[in-house]
Amino acid sequence: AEMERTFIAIKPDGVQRGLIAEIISRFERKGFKLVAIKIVVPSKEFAQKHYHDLKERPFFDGLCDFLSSGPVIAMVWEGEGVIKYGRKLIGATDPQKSEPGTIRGDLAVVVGRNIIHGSDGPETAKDEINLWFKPDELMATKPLSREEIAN
Ligand code: YYY
Ligand code: MG
Repeated sequence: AEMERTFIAIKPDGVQRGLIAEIISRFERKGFKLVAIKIVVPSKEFAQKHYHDLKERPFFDGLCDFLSSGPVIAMVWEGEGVIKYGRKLIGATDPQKSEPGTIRGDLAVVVGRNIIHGSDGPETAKDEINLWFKPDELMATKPLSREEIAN
C-alpha cells in the first residue's frame, strides 16, 4: 500500500515572518518525510480553487486575497497517519483555541493570520496535492529496507 501523504502550505504571513525553518523542522523532527516542496505566489484564481469549499463563507474573498498576497511554501509530507497528525501539529483553526505546543498555538494569534494550511482528510489531501503539484514534482518513495534501517 502507498504511504499516506498530505498537503501542507506555509502561508504568506508565515513566510514573511521567517517561520519556514521552524515549521519544517517540526514535521521533520516528528519523523515525517518531505516528498515535495516549492515556493510560489499563487494567483487569486488559484487561491479560490484551493479554498473552493469555503466559497460561501463571508471571509472567502479576503482569505483568497491573502493567500495570493506573497510567497507560499507548498509541501507534501508523507508518513503513517500524517494527515490527521499533521493537523495535530498545526493546531486549531483559531490560534486562540490552539494548544501551546502546536504551530498555531505557539506562533500565531489571529484566525486570519494563522500561518499554515494542512489538508483536513484523505480526499482533500489528494485533491490539494494534485492541485499544487505535478506528479513528477513528487519524490518516489518506498519503505526502508531492513538493511537501510539498520545502517
Ligand atoms: O483548515 P483550517 O485552515 O484550520 O480552517 P478552515 O476552516 O479550512 O478555513 C481556512 C482558513 O480560512 C483558515 O485557516 C483561516 C480562514 N478563516 C478565517 O479567516 N475566518 C474564519 N472564521 C475561519 C477561517
Ligand atoms: Mg481547511
